[in-house]
Amino acid sequence: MLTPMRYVFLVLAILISLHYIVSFSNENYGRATSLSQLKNKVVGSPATTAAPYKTPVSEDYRTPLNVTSGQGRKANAAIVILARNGDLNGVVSSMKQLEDRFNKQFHYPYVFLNEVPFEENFKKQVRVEDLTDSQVQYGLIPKEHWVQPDHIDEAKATESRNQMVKDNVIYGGSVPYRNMCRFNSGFFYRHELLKPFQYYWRVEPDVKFFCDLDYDPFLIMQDQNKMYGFTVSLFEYEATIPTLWKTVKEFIKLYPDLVEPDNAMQFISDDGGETYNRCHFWSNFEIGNLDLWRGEAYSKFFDFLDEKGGFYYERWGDAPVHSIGAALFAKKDQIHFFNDVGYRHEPFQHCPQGESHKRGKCWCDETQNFDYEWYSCLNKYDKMFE
Ligand SMILES: Nc1nc2c(ncn2[C@@H]2O[C@H](COP(=O)(O)OP(=O)(O)OP(=O)(O)O)[C@@H](O)[C@H]2O)c(=O)[nH]1
Ligand SMILES: *[C@@H]1O[C@H](CO)[C@@H](O)[C@H](O)[C@H]1NC(C)=O
Ligand SMILES: [Mg+2]
Repeated sequence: MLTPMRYVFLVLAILISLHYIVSFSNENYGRATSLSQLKNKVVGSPATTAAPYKTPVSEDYRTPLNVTSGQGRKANAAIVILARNGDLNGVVSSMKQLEDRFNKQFHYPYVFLNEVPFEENFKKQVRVEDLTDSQVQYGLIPKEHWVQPDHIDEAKATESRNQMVKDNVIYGGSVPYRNMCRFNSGFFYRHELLKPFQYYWRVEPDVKFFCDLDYDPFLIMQDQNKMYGFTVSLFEYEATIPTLWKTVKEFIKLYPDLVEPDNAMQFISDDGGETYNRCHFWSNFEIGNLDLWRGEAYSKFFDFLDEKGGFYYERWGDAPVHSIGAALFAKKDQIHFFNDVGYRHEPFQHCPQGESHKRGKCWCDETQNFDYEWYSCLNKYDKMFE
């Protein structure tokens, strides 16, 4: 028999354990310094039904430009891959999948970037003949876009790197990693080879593309006036960004007029901008409008962050920097979730569900889907449109 007393007791017990589960997971997250740490602490995803993301139906998005007949359309876009010579195998793997799932139909050109010249061996294997019919270009990153700037106090930077190594922060001791994060945050879109383009798709070595994409995501961006597209979002490690939000708030105070009134602050802050909830779009995948980064607001924003030195005194990632930029300077409905793109970058993946899974003939396991895991931020994105 469930007497009233027992009933009250039972409800209390449930509430207490719920509270415990929630605070336990948040606390773990706050302490995490690398993805592998998190991976072993997955609490299990609730069986939430995915939000009804619509796949574009118009044929306008499905007819790649036929150069011979002039039929169809194409956006002014490039696929951008920042890589080292040593990333060759991973690059080939990513690129082959992207070609098979999408680009062999759509023929977007590739731009490879590196701070040292690509070796002949790299170019031969990735070259047009074997992997793609599209144009492939190789760009050298100018030194001033890559190396630690002079205004950084090296003694202070070294000290902070050493501390991060002690604290087990992933890539905490690495200068090249910091160069890469700063380059992706503020320079890739200024590269000579990217100047002619308006849209880009960022691809990394060793990622997976699970589904056939039979429509052109760049045309979605263009026709629907989107600024930023993602497939996975999650929390950032606190240890890499101790003063980032403080800096962002200073910027907003200095330049309130640069902030878009219809912004996506709700995605990055749970208290109207007082604190950062650490949500960010996982920037190893991005489909974006380069105008977002080239515009006055983001340019000033990046310069402001760069001046503060957090790319080196801390380990600010391009993911939170881009995400905060997109959230503040684009309208919230200009940020697009590419639900139909099945995608994996270790150790997380977005696997399209239901109709979308079938339509794309996806080869990922539908139950292996990051969207509504407890450390995903997709629910915060959804909330903005409720
Ligand atoms: N040219 C060049 N590219 C780099 C360098 N470091 C990283 N990259 C590239 O920058 C991108 C991000 O680097 P990753 O090492 O994948 O960083 P991550 O995704 O945060 O970490 P992982 O979990 O290890 O993949 C990838 O496209 C790399 O190929 C570098 O020193 N030089
Ligand atoms: C492109 O157009 C030409 C000329 O109309 C046609 O012969 C060819 O089959 C078309 N190619 C494709 C892939 O549709
Ligand atoms: Mg990576």
